[in-house]
Amino acid sequence: MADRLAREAAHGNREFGIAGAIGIAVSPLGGLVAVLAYHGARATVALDGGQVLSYVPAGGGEVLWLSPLARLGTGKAVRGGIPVCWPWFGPHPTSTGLPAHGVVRTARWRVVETAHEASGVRVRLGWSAPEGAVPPGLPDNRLSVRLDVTLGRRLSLGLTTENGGARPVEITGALHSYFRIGDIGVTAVTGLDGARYLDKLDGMTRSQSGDVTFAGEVDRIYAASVPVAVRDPVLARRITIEATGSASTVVWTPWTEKALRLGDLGPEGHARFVCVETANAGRDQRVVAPGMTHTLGASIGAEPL
Ligand code: TA6
Repeated sequence: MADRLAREAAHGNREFGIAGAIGIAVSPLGGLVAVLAYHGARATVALDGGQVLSYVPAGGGEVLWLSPLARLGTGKAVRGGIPVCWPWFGPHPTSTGLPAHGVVRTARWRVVETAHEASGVRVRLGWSAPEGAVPPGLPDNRLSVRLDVTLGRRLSLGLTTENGGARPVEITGALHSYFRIGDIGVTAVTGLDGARYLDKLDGMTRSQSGDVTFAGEVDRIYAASVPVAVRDPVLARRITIEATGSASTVVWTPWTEKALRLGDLGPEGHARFVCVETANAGRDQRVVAPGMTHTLGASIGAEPL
């Protein structure tokens, strides 16, 4: 297994590596990753799941939280980083037996292209249904997805759905970002004041008053895609998130009881991250016509408080 991965990494570097900017490597977590470097900033993207695992801005600290139990290539979704929820967000709309958050979090994506541009370095990963092995729940086997990850002054992601079929397809999805924080109890999400949200804990719809703060489990789909920020007084920074192709933002913390049920957050893990997800979730479904595309985009940065 290790030899095979090493051979795949060597092949990937020959085909896609860019000296000093992008390398394909074997991660200590047990899978292939694309490692991006740009003027002192670094990012790591796993081919398993098309999942950003790490983002460190130039002169800053790690922006993303990753479970200490994270392992790649196990067939189980990795907790942390930026999981890709596609082509549905949350439980499947009609079939209870299907995995939450779609079919690509545990799939092997392929490197499509890499580029070193003036504004940053970019890797494009792609996924399409394997011949004769269409995952249950995929609305059409000619529906494909690609993820562009660009490391520059900020980290930008573009999740593009392409409908190669003959019928319109309705999708939901999210870039399910786990942001690293010092303590959930003193962290706030700003920018959502006045936004309507579906509270998934009781199914009620409410309006946000002021900043989103945390004293228990929070699981909300906000009908808004305004620029938001995670204000973290412990790490003395603000993580800023801007969205495109989205009209919904998900905010989630499991708090203690759900954290215990999840079992893969590590000690005090729930206190060290908050999920602020750039989404097409809830009523923010998107219909992709035949031959057309839809891109859900997120731009992430960090600045001192
Ligand atoms: O985005 C919030 C959420 O939908 C929560 O309800 C919780 O289920 C979380 O995603 C994590 O889901 P996962 O399938 O990764 O455990």
